[in-house]
Amino acid sequence: MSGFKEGFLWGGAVAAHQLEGGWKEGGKGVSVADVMTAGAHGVPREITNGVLQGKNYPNHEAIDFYHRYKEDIRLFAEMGFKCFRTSIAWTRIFPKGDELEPNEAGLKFYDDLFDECLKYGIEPVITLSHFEMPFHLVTEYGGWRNRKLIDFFVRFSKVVFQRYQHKVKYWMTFNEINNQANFHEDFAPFTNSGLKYEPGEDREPVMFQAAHYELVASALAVKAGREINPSLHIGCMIAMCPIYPLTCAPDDMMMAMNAMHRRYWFTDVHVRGKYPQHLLNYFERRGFALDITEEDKAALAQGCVDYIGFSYYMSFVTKATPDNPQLDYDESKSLVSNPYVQKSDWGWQIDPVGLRYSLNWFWDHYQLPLFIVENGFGAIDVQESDGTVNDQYRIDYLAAHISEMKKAVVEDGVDLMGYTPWGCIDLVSAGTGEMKKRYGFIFVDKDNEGNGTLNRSKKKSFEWYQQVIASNGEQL
Ligand code: P53
Repeated sequence: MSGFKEGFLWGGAVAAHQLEGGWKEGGKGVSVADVMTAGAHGVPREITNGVLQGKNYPNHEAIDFYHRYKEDIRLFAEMGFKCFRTSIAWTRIFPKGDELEPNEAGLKFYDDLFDECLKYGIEPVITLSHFEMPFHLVTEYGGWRNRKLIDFFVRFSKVVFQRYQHKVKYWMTFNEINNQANFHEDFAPFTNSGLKYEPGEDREPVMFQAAHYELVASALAVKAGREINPSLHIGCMIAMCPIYPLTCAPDDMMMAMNAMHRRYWFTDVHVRGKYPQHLLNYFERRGFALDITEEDKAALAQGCVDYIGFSYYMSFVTKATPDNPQLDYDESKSLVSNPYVQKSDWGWQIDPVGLRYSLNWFWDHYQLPLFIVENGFGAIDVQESDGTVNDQYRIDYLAAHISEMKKAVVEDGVDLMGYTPWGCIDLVSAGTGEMKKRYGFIFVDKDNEGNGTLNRSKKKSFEWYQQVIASNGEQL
C-alpha cells in the first residue's frame, strides 16, 4: 500500500458540551459540564453543587455552535472534510437522564445538524457519552456507581440509534473511558462517570465498579445498535498515552508494562468481551469485591466493538521506585518527565513517533480497524492586526503526526479508518475550561472571560489541512 486507503475518513472532532452552548435551549437539561467552572493550567476546574450565581461556567455558551452550526459546517466542507466527529448531548435527549420518553426538540436539533453535514457529503461520527452526562444522575443516583445507569444509558442509545440509523453510520460509546484510571484527581471520575467522592473514601474500587457498569452499558448498546441496524459501525474510544519505561532497567520495563495494563484493560473488555486475568488477580489481591454478575459477563461477551477509536496527544514515562515493590501504577504519582521530547505550554509531551507506536500497539493486540478520533496541539494563538493567525507550530505538530501515522499504515500495515484532529474549530478546553488553549483551524473570537464577538476566521492551518485532505495525506 502506498498511502491512505480510498475513502479514508479525514475530518475533525469536537464534543457537544465544548462547542454547542445553548445550555438551556430546546429543553436541554443540566449536564456535568454545566457545573464546571473555568480553570487554567495548574488550576483545576471547580465542580460546583449545581449552577451557582457569580461563577464562570464556560460551557454554557461555549462557541454558540447551537445557533451557528450551519456556518461552521460550511467551513468544514470548504476544508474538504469527509467526516465530522461530535457527540450527542445526552441532556438534549433525556434532560434528566431517567425519563421514559425523549425530548423531541433535542432529537430535532441533531436531525438538522446531521442533515447539514450530509448535504456536503460529510459523514457524522458520533460519540454517545462525551463528558456530558445529566447532572441529575449524579445528584439522584450517585453517577455510575449505581447500576440503574445502565438502563438509562441503553435507553438513550436505543433512541438515538433508531432515530439516526440512516444518517449516522459511525458511533462510539464512551469517550476516553480509561481517563478514570487517574482516579485520585477529581476531574476524570466526574467527567467520565459522574463520581463525587466522600472525603477519605477508597476511590479505586468505586472507579472500577463505575467502569464495569459503563462497559456493560456499552456492550448492551452495541448489541442493541446491531439489532436495530446491522450496518452500523460501533466502536469504543480510548485515551491513548503510551507509557514508556524511563530506562532499560528490567524493573522500569515491568513498571511500564503494569502501567499499560492499568490504563488499557478497558480496551480488552470492549474488544474481547471479558476481563484480562491480570486485573481479576489485582481485584483479588486488593480485596475489591465488585458487583460483576454472570449476566454482566454474558452481556460483555455479546457486545464487542467493531473498531477502536482513540485519541492521541502525548506519551507518558514511568519508572520503578523502591517504595513500590509490587510496581503498582498510580497515575497521579508514577509519571516522570521524558528528557527526549518537548512539551506544550500545558506540559503535554509532544511525541509524534508515539502515535506510530500506539497504532502498532493497538493493531498487535486487537487486530481491529483503528480510527484516530483526536489528535492536536493546544496552543496560545495570537491574532495579527489584520485578523490572521500564523499557527505554523500547529501545522508542524499535525504534519509530524500524520507522517508517523502514514508509516504505521504503509510500512507497518495497520488498518486505519480515518483521522479527525481535535477541536477543528476553537472550543472550550475540557481539562481547563479555557478558550485560550486553542486547537482549531478556525479561530473563534472569544477569550477566557467570555468576551468577544464569536466571529469565525480561518487560521493559516486551514488552507494547509485543506491541502492535506485534497492530496489524501501526500502533501504535508
Ligand atoms: P483539553 C486528558 C488527556 C488526554 C485527553 O484536552 C483529554 C484529557 C482531558 O483533558 O481529553 C480529550 O481540552 C477529550 C476532549 C478534550 C481533548 O482531549 O484538556 O476527549 O474532550 O478537549 C483535549 O486540552
